Amino acid sequence: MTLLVDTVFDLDALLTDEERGWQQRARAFATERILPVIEDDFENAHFRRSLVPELAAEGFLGMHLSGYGCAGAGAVAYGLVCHELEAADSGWRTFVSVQGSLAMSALHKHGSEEQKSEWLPRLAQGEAIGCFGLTEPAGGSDPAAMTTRARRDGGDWVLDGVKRWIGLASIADVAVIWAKDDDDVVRGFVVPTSTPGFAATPIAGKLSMRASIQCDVVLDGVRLPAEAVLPGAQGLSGPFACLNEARYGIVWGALGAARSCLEAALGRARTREVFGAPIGARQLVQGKLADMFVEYEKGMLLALHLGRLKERGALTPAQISAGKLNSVREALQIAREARALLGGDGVTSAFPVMRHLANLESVRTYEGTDEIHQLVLGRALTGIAAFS
Ligand code: TGC
Repeated sequence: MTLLVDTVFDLDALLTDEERGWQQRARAFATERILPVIEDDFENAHFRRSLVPELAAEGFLGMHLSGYGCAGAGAVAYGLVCHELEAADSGWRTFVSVQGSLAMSALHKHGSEEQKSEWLPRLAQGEAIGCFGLTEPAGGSDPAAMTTRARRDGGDWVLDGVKRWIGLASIADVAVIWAKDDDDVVRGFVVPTSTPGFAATPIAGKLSMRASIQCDVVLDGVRLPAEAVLPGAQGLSGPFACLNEARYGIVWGALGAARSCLEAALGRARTREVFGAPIGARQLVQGKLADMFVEYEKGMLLALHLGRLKERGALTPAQISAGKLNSVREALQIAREARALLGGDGVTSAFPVMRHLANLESVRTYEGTDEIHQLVLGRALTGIAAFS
């Protein structure tokens, strides 16, 4: 299935056959398995867990990791899958990000051989669900200010603290929890969620990302064996290395939501008649559609460039910040313009646009707000950090 917006610049020509294969499988999955149910799930705030093993069977969970039952796909292939899933709903791209880019990536990058062997195959096969506990209720932008503690008690570790906005925590089997040790060094811990003292409660009242789960987490004297600590992570560079992976997926994913909005607006422009002609015949409407399309395509070219850099091991955090900032900002603008072109119908669930718009407000905020990414770029450009 070739989409109209894909044909104009022929970005597909820049992909390998293998990448196109991942893209087509993800597009088919999104079309056949997510789109038929997503409006109901969003309306009912329902996370459709039955799709998890199906996503695993497609190889999408931790697909960019190698070994331990993971597919070992390239960065562009992973980005294309994020793009297709988020064209259906940001909640499902978020699921794949939390499972693969955060929880699995933390284990893969920083875990011991025993931790990897125990959890990664199950997480890749969808037999276990993982989550990643970094953000705390006082705010997500400054993880250095975290108050969750990990103290030694004999050979054990004991965790105490609270986390907020933790995706999947209430259904997770394992949590990677970040906490400061007795020397104030941030360490990561592999916490089976059945451990006494671990509690996760879904956050109610969300008007965004309603088909996915984000939770408050309480760690009340969670006692863990010495080997629960991730040996490869000391300091904030540990969790930030995982955030880089998730932010990279968003560079592609947010543009999937934008594509869906653009397609809805294009369809309407051709069929909706006002003042005796399709609105798409009007110059003002064509101007808006052209601007939306240009930003979408520019964003896709940037995503592809970043993906190729990542495949060469040359992608920097500042480049990821530029990509995340641009993709989400432009996706939101495209969604707003699409909503306006749809008129009053644009606020109904007859079109996916308002759902994408609501979801993108979360995507704008998590994994580093627009403002944090502006400041990362500001530091890269000036050499001066503005956040201290
Ligand atoms: P600073 O304290 O100076 O540096 C700490 C250490 O981290 C290193 N570092 C990075 N390493 C890899 N990748 C990056 N992107 C990195 N950024 C920093 C840094 O080199 C240093 O290493 P070392 O070895 O010298 O100790 O931190 P900073 O001044 O560099 O960063 C400040 C700032 C504001 C950019 C950073 O704090 C930041 O990115 N804040 C935003 C945090 C964020 O994205 N929060 C969202 C959390 S995840 C989430 O939203 C949950 S969504 C998933 C779900 O649903 O569960």
